[in-house]
Amino acid sequence: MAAAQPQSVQTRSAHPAQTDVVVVGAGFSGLYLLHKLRGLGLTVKVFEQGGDVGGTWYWNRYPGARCDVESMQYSFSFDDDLQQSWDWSERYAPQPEILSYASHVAERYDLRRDITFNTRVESADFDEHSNRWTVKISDSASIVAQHVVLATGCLSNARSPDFKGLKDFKGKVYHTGSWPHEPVDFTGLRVGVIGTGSSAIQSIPLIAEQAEQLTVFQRTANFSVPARNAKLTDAERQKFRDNYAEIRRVAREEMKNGIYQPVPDRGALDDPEDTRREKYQARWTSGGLTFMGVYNNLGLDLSANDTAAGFIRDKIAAIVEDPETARLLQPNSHPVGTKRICVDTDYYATFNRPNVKLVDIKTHPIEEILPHAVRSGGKDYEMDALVLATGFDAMTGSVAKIDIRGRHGQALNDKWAEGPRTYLGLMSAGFPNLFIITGPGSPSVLSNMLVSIEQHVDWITDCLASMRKRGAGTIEATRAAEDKWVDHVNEVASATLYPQANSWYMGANVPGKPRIFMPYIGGVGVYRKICDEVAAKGYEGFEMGAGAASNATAIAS
Ligand code: N01
Repeated sequence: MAAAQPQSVQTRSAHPAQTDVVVVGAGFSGLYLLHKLRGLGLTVKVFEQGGDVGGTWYWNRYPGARCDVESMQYSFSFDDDLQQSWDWSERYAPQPEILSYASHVAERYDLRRDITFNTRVESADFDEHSNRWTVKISDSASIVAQHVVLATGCLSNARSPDFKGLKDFKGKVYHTGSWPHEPVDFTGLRVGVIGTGSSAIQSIPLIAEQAEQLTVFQRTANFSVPARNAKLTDAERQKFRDNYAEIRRVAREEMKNGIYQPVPDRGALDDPEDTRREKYQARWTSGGLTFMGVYNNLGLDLSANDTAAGFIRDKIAAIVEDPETARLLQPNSHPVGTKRICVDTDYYATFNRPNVKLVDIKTHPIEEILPHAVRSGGKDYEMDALVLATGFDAMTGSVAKIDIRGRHGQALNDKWAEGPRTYLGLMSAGFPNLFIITGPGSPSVLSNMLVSIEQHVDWITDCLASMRKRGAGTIEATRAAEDKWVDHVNEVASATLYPQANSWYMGANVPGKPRIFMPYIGGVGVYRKICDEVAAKGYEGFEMGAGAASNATAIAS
């Protein structure tokens, strides 16, 4: 039977429009979810703040933006025709190509007709009598839904630090996470980049080629490995296509991070030093994130980790000509990999250019921004333009911007005041029928996001189908299951080196944010098994209630 068409959203009415599911966000999660929910015969309304699909790839248009997971793997697997027919041009696709892919997906499955763009979801209130959510959107309209799914993305809430004087700066100020749609030309300008995370490390080499003078303000040096990006040949694409079924299976079920790659069978200290260096050199030469997969204990054992960290520090010293700049660029404050390792093209070599300067703002923090300069350590660095590569209020930031009220009017922000609490990263107790895609407590940002997105979307749609079959109107995580899961997430994280870094994984980049290791570090294979077992045991740890009947006209069996 054909799905019922959703009514249009109604403004200022006593009888708001109804839908089965409201989805917040039209990035990769929202797109795939819409496609799958339609397959269940549910009515769906997607609200997206941006002007088009793509999520993080819609906003992050800074020079050099590209994925750090190889595109043949950073892509949907749910439709073999799609993965066989899309031609990725490079090993790591640049942002415009990833955005074209998102647009292609939207067209191929006719998704845009159920997406309302340029629209923010302001609040969502759960009514315990009707078991429905009332979702308020930015133009003062409301819609009533049985389910709400937050497909809001983990790195979508760009964060600008509150530098004294920033608003009085006379030049242009850009944030890498909300870059303009029109090209930015830095030719002839003195440009300052604040931050040295992945976004900065990708953009600095390209900005340096244009700008007259580039000053990089670094608080924490980061580990970066070469991407070795290159055009993909037909033969390379074909190799994936011929083996996609197995590659995707292994990535989903056997890999910790959802990326198909060789699995290490030993720890770093099991090899003699010369063998170890050869292995690190081989990964450095082939490039990419798999550098951290040389050994199986780099994230667990500090002595093992030191060997990899030392190798990268030596590389920096060999590439960067000025010894003081090299010293500042060598990370010493955290084990390698405990902040997301960066993947670059010519980042360290860029500091050999005569027009590039590194300023250490750890020792001399930025005191203030003047109308034409940045003041640090009592010195004024004259600037025509500023780039804030200062990251995101990650994982919870976009959720927190929505005023979400569950049972007894409890605000999700209050419940999460000491850090996010979820069961499986999918639901939070007291908030029935509210799902989160790749939420805190799931592998999410520690994985190939496309793998984790597909897994969550599949799990949620299976769950909704199961509810309808049982005649259940509500589903909610139990407090006991949530407490146990939160403990487990913390326990697994504390057995690793990750909590040692002041990373955005820990919320440490946002002043006042609780320090909790937010993603689940047990690995996507293990996590998938747990989620599947929970479903197989009749959604153990969740309670289903009778609730009210749905608006749906048909459910796929
Ligand atoms: O943000 P970040 P990002 N004063 O938080 C500095 C993904 N991503 O946008 O480390 C001075 O990593 C901050 O310093 P510190 C990827 O998962 C992927 O670069 O807090 N400096 C840091 O240097 C990545 O991890 C790709 O001391 C301040 C920088 O700003 C995530 O997004 C590309 C400051 C922020 O680094 C975030 O990356 C890009 C202050 N007040 C991003 N506040 C791919 O390759 C912050 N900083 C796919």
